[in-house]
Amino acid sequence: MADTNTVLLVNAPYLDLYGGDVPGTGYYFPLGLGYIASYLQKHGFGVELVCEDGKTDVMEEVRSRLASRAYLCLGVSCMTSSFNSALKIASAAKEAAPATPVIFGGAHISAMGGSVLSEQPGIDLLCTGEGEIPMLQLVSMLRDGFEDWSQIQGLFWRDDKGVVHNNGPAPFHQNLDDFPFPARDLVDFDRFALHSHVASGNRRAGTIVTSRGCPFNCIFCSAHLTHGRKYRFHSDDYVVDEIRLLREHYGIEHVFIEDDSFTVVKDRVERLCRRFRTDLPNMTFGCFSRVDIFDERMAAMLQSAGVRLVVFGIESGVPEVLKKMNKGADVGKARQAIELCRRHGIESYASFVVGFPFETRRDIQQTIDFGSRLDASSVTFNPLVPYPGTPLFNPGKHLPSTPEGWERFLTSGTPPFDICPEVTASELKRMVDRAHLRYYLQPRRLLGLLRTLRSWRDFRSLAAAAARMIQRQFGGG
Ligand code: B12
Ligand code: SF4
Repeated sequence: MADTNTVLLVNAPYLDLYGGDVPGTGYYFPLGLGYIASYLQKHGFGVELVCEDGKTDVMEEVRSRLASRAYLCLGVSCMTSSFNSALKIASAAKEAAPATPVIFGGAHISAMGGSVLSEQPGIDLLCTGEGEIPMLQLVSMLRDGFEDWSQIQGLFWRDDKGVVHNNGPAPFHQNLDDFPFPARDLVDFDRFALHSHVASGNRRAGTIVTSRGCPFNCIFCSAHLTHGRKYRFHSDDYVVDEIRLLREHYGIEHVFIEDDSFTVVKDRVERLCRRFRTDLPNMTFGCFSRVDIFDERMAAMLQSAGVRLVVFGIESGVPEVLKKMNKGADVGKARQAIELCRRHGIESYASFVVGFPFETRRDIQQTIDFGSRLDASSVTFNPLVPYPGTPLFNPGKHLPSTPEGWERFLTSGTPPFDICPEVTASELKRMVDRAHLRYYLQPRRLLGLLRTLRSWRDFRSLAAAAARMIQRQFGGG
């Protein structure tokens, strides 16, 4: 039996990666770790959570907590771009408390699997896919002093000879309501509510996920590796109760629904919208949607339920490119979705990805022209990033030689990836910078953009971003 039953969870810091020049990258409560924490608490474990919040030095905090008391284990969450930062946390942990097992999970680990363990002695265990169940099994074993990792699905471990093993993936949990609301009480939630990147005006903002899994299969996306392709969702009561808690306990007025696609099951959205109207009046919302499932009825329903922003992954303005990226949507539907938002008083955010191996310079320009003419409230053109676990990731070309190399796996990462045969990476960056400058320097848009700024810090990062874009137009940066 261990003499503690407390677990330390850490979200690997990532804000430094943005170099301070991307506006709107505020603090963000890590829902995945929040769910793992509340599930462990439900089963009697103590949990502490450390993440970026504008005041905490994550590395220092982890060091001092590990030096001051014993933990059953340290769980670290990371995406691909924050993997290097997660490794630094792991090595600090090994210095401060060498006997505390370190386990990694999250999007990057789900994509890379066991290879991470072979290369990184600072990590003891890995968990791919959803973490709640494997993590509960793991900490129960650690507490009971009975360590037979081969009984835990979803886990990777090393044997005495250093050989990596795993017991196959854990099944995706069907009844999501078994997982209590994310443990937001483990942090000072004011720091997130007031400085969230999903903010809407000056309203206190928070995030939720009401469903997991995406049935679509876009070739640049790796979301299925953590949550699968089957769409699973929380009950209506669970969703309404969680939002009510956000409102009543944390003073939240605006909720961004982080589901990959909130609008996939229409009758569910209809039911939820009705409940939002009756049970949660005056709350406002934002969500993601695909354009092909966004029609007049959907726009009217969302608007009447308080939805004020819809983010669309439109991706391309060229039908053949959309087909090749397996998006299963068309440009006419994109135009229609943005127009519906405009008519219903919903802000729209149109996101595009450019630089595919099958795109020509003309295709990229056509996408930029299409996006610029759409009249969405906001638009972004993202240079393609070949995330591991997608068919675009070519280990021979994209596997970095050092862990720092993962830091450029960010849509704003530098240098961007050279994937498109006709357009070099730096040219692609210049094309998207120019498109953003043209779009946002129109007086109407500039005013709209300035209205979204909530602090001097936001203003400075916006100005720095614009300065770098202009500099790159003239060959610098
Ligand atoms: C919200 C969100 C963000 C937020 C904050 C994320 C956070 N830490 O909470 C912000 C806006 C900051 C963000 C930023 C980025 N994001 Co993001 N994000 C999401 C989104 C939409 C939802 C995340 C979420 O809350 N999911 C719900 C929870 C329940 O799931 P989860 O976080 O995956 O956690 C579960 C498992 O992963 C696992 N797990 C996670 N951590 C751990 C740790 C341990 C120890 C264990 C055992 C298990 C475990 O268990 C959890 C519970 O089941 C996902 C899409 C998605 N479907 O997940 C993309 C997604 C994760 N993001 C992605 C990307 C590309 C990015 C950016 C690179 C985008 C950019 N700007 O360039 C940056 C990178 C920032 C970074 N950290 O380096 C990709 C991941 C690709 C990759 N391999 O890294 C995703 C999958 C989107 C996609 N469709 O491709 N993101
Ligand atoms: S990009 Fe969106 S719709 Fe496409 S597979 Fe990923 S989560 Fe699903």
